[in-house]
Amino acid sequence: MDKLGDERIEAALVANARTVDADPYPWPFDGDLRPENTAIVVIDMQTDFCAPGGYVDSMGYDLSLTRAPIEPIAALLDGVRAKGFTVIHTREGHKPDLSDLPANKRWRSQRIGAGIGDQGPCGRILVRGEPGWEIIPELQPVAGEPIIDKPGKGSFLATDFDLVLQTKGIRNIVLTGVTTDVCVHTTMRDANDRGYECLLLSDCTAATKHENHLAALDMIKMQGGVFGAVATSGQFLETVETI
Ligand code: C5J
Repeated sequence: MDKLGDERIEAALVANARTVDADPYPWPFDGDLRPENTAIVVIDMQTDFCAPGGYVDSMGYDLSLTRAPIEPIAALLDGVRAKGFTVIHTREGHKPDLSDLPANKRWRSQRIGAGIGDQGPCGRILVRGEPGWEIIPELQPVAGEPIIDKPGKGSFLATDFDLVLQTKGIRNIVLTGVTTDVCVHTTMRDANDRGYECLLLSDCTAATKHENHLAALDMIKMQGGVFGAVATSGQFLETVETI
């Protein structure tokens, strides 16, 4: 491409730019935000992470923290579904025979009194098909929305997440769900390394310790946005409403 060509592309990009007022930069970096190239990913909003009797509750953490994003995510989903954005849900969970559960992950969970695969108030903890593994009623997927079942913290390992994103032509990912410092961050870091442009919504995510949520937000903003950018759902929806 000659210099004139480059300048024309740049001018066209600026003319059609649509960005979110995010931190530390207006997101996405190139202003190319459209329902066709952007997915909202709702990570692990399951009973095991944010409802009584689940894994997080059994570990003794404060459920009000992981329940705080439920309302903001529900409002976000209303807004983006109306505009035709792709919405993808994930669930963390293991096969009933636990053949995909690493021994160290099981051992650590047993140490804290919530052994993965053991019987709990909501069935076997973090096992596929059990009541605790289900997505909470408030954030049920609607027909046609992909659900990615993952055995790990990240959404790419041992799943077809990348294939689904590529098939749909997605290049921008908006991250929501729990927990900010574990599954959301692992997914964001991996997506960023794969070249996806990532935005995390601060009020649509939460950790089991609020300080960890805040630290996880801070980490993203280092080095000019080392993994992407951070905004509120209000800031994101403000831009979505212009579409
Ligand atoms: C955790 C998750 N925290 N969904 N899982 O173990 O973040």
